[in-house]
Amino acid sequence: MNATLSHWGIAYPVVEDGRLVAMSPSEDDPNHSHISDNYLDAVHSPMRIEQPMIRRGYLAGDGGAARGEDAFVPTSWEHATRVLAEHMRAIIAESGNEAIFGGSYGWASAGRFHHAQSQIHRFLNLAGGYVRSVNTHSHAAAEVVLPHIIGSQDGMADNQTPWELIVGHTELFVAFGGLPLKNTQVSAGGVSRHRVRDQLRAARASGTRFVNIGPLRDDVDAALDSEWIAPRPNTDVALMLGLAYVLDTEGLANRAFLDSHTVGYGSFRAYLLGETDGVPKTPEWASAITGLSSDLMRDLARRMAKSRTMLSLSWSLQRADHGEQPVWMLVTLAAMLGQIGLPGGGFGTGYAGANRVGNAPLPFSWPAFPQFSNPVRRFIPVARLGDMLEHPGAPFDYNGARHVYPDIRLIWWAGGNPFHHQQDLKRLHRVWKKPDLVVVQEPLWNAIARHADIILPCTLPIERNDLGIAKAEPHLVAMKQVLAPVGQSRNDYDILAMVSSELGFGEQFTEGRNDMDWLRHMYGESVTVAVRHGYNLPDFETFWEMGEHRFEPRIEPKALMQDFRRNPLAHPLPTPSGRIEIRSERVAGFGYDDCPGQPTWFEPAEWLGNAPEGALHLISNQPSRKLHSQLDLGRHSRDGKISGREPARLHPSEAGKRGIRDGDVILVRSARGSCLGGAILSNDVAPGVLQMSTGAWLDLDADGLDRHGNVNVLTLDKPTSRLAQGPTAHTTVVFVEKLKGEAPEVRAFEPPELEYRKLT
Ligand SMILES: Nc1nc2c(c(=O)[nH]1)N[C@H]1C(S)=C(S)[C@@H](COP(=O)(O)OP(=O)(O)OC[C@H]3O[C@@H](n4cnc5c(=O)[nH]c(N)nc54)[C@H](O)[C@@H]3O)O[C@H]1N2
Ligand SMILES: Nc1nc2c(c(=O)[nH]1)N[C@H]1C(S)=C(S)[C@@H](COP(=O)(O)OP(=O)(O)OC[C@H]3O[C@@H](n4cnc5c(=O)[nH]c(N)nc54)[C@H](O)[C@@H]3O)O[C@H]1N2
Ligand SMILES: [Mo]
Repeated sequence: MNATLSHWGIAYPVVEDGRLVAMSPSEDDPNHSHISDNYLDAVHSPMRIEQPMIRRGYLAGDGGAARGEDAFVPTSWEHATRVLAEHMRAIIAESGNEAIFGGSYGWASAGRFHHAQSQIHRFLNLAGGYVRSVNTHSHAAAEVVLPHIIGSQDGMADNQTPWELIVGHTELFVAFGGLPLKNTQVSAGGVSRHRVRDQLRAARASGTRFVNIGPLRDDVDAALDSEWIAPRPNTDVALMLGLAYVLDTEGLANRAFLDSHTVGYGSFRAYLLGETDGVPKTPEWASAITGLSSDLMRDLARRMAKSRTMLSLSWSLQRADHGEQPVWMLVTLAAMLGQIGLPGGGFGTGYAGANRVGNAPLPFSWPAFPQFSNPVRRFIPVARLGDMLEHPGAPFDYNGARHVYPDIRLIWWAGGNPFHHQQDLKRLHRVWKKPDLVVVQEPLWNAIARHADIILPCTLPIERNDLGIAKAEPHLVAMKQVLAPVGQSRNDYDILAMVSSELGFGEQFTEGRNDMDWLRHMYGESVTVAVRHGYNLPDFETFWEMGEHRFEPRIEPKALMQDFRRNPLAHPLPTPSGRIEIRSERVAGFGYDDCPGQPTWFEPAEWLGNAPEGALHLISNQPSRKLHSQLDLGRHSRDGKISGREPARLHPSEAGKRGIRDGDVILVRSARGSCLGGAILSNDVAPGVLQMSTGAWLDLDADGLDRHGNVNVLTLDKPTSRLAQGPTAHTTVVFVEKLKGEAPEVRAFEPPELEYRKLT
């Protein structure tokens, strides 16, 4: 059987009579993910886009007025390519390449060659460049602030203290934001073996105690028998300050480590003790903010100091207002415990945020499809998409410099879904009408496709050949095509090769290679890098014939910052001081009132502490049955819906107050918009919280109500701070009631109106 590699694992497609009938699990995977089953009912469905499409209003010259609500006219590849090339040329001639937004953020599909972002960026670079986006939706705040604190992004997604040094070492594992196994189904680029569940259970078996700090009890595997502490969402910094206060005032802080390995503790301490602002950050102070008892904080702080303690922060905490602060405060707290660099101690972010976190990385990186370089310098922080479209020419701050939003006339998206990932989607829907032209490469009739003027329909991974490499795992997969492309859909590569040739740089784009030529070429480069590190791979023909190749890496497990701990003078950190910067003079020098030079508690823009009576804090976490919005129409995803809508979990006491019962359709409102959801009553959700995962395909009715449960119509589109400008999805307050009257039908899985006519 042929294997396919997805961001959620390896599976073996079973095809009968040209139809996909099953996705067989990999026997080699200890904890197979059923997300693969979403290919069923999705690959062949009326929701596949079968041929290129042009929006009706675009053809009539509506200037974007009906974009996102319009009918489409099917056309030929030749016609679509010609129309698009002409318009693109005109925009470049009038406004230059700075008028093109090609950030195109998104996860697309696994596979080294048909990687939509590499493909689109190579194409746009050859076309003269594009405005890009920087940082990720996952951990933008951490990406920007960590280098100021420790000089690199170590411990954010790579180079964490590996499981081998947690199992048998960590006595107390304190997980801010939990360790949700649902998220370990996934890793960008692919997963070979899902090993996090077993690693965590091995730690428990060897004596590790787990503390789950967060709004959901089931964010930690029940088998770990963890303690559950549920502070008010977005108040973790106050909790950490309360813990720090106990450590400092009870003589439990490791002064020797602070003296030898950090700078700025004195300045932080003045804030902690209230010397600078008159407010000592006592457990009682933290109690009023977090809703937790001060005794609990005292007890936890003492246990942390007594044990080998790992402090873990889920990325979700920094996808919140002032998201830089929990990261900075986490490192500060770990520095006070003085166990950074020791096996089982210190800090890490993203444990259980993806399967690869905690895997010791290979000592080399695999080759990627080359993108050339981008002559356009202008960029936006990834989450500032709505601001960019709404305020062209306006200035914005980012990490110590001032920049200006470009005036975008052409948006080109391939492999991402901003109508999934962006906050405040009703605003995005409104400002998305401003550019002259929107081009989208997408396999399915989801909201990003519907927000295009020209749609170039593309294949799914099992409809093409690719090279799969589970990035942090030594496993290469020959992803062989098992199905013919649906309709006239084409590979992203072939689409862009065709447009390149229309624009006159086809040869440069393809370098004369077809897809198999590229796979052979990229595989050859993989062999070269692997050999350099002492790993022999078979030649391409043998590999392709065998279908998979796995090798055992020889990697010495290393604790995060191990060398620096042993000898900070010989192995200084790449910070200005060479040490951990509890205070950063550089950040202080930026003069940002929303991100000063040391960890600080800020009241979030929206939280239970300032919300009106009856409000619930929305936790829009990652979906367990799919990856983001991908294949939401697939079998496994649909099986989890309640009355066809996104499940919305809340505590029975909150449901009782509102007359909501299990299975009811509920109306969820925020200051931005409203959507429907399907109620689940659960004692695993803290009172005061509504948990509704992301990923339901957008389904706005004429009044702007989302019938299906896309949480990003509710969320707040505010930057974390002027430092990182990261997204703040987890800072959102909502109001919930039982829907009155009959629930409207969900229309998310119905294709738009198509108007067949001859276009030339
Ligand atoms: N409220 C809230 N919002 C969030 C988050 C949150 O926690 N809360 N999390 C954020 C995070 S961490 C992330 S990473 C983002 C994720 O946001 P995205 O990465 O944008 O989400 P996906 O649904 O993975 O989008 C991928 C798109 O690519 C398409 N696709 C798949 N394969 C291919 C291909 O081969 N070629 C092409 N052209 N297209 C393909 C899919 O159909 C889909 O439309 O969402 C963010 N949004
Ligand atoms: N199945 C599946 N797995 C995925 C993904 C997916 O779409 N599907 N997406 C992947 C991606 S792109 C990413 S970036 C990672 C994201 O990984 P995370 O950022 O860890 O993901 P979330 O699921 O948003 O949040 C995890 C938990 O944090 C808790 N939390 C939220 N806010 C707070 C808070 O203020 N305080 C505390 N203490 N806890 C809080 C919530 O209980 C929530 O369930 O997941 C990856 N894994
Ligand atoms: Mo992410």
